[in-house]
Amino acid sequence: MPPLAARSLIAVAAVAAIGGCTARFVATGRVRATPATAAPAAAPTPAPPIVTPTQPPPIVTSPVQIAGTPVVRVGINFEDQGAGGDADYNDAVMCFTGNFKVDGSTVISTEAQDVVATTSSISDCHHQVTVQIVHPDGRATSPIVFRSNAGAQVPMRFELGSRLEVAMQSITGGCSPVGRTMHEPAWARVQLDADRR
Ligand SMILES: [Ca+2]
Repeated sequence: MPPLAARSLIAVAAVAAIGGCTARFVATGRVRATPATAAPAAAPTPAPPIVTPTQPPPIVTSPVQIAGTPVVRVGINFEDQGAGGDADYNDAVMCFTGNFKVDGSTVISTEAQDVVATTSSISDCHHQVTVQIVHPDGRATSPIVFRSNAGAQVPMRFELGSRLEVAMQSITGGCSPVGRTMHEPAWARVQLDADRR
């Protein structure tokens, strides 16, 4: 059991997380472009877990053809203890604003757009988070990798119909090191705002 002050912080964060982001939804100004890709053009298999599924989303010509709820604010919130955790889903978080449709855990861009996500974490464990954008024509961006506690800002480039893929893997703190994706409900939630367009 964490000390009282820590528990209070966790409680505040849990409440704030309902809106899609955490209480630490504050950018530090630190920018990481594509740290994992800057180094290795030669590395065939990057260290982080690769996002799945890799099948590209359907090719569309209009947002009308995309399933899901229209949103302008999205939170990808990981719980690092899975179903046995405290369910605050603030252990590795990224939040961003843009034009998307969300269908379950599937996040699809409804236009060509540049989006910068802010990230945060309230956890004793540190996590490596991997972001990849899969385009309808089968191309995918190089994985963007950041540490959950780095306060990183994550630039993302979407096309109409592009799908977001996010995965998390614990690297310190004693949490399970098994990689998890945004599509595993016990480990991640995709939270959306109420703004409909
Ligand atoms: Ca937690």
